[in-house]
Amino acid sequence: MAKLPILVAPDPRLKVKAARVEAVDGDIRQLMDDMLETMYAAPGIGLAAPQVGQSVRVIVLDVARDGEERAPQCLANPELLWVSDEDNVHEEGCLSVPDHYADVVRPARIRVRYRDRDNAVRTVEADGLLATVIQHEMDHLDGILFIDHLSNLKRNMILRKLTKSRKTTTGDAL
Ligand code: K1U
Ligand code: ZN
Repeated sequence: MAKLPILVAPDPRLKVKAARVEAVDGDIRQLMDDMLETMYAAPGIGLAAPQVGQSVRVIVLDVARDGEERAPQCLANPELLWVSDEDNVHEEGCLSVPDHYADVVRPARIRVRYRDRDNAVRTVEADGLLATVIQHEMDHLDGILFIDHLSNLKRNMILRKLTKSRKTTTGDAL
């Protein structure tokens, strides 16, 4: 297992639509394991492959509460089969948008089809935090960040701050 570097917005690689995987083979399983190690170390409760520079449709997550046993989940080629009419508002964060949080409105309940770590096709019904995190991570696969759900004013303010902090920490003239 290896801990991978996480890309930070406004990195253009975060805005690219990721490609479907042919099948969950040894390479994809290794990527899933490395992403889980990276997510737990961050720490985070979800991670999408584009955040670690891999443009493939793979996400990992674990929404177990503090004190509960770990419950890692790996999803390849996740597809939304159904979303509820009812919405839910949840405060979101993102490892690629460090230190910024905002309320995002999304469907409250979803049904998703995906391939698991053993390449088996599965469906999951989710609500609450799990539904929020799955939708947030699936957005990453289409180059969408949670800040894209905010007003232009709020998004641009956050992007300006991230660009400024990158300049001061790396000396980059972005
Ligand atoms: O960067 C990511 O996509 C991961 C992100 C997932 C997420 C969190 C909250 C709402 C929607 C999606 C994070 O994990 S941010 C960090 C975080 O929320 C957290 C970290 C440690 C403990 C509990 C939460
Ligand atoms: Zn994110």
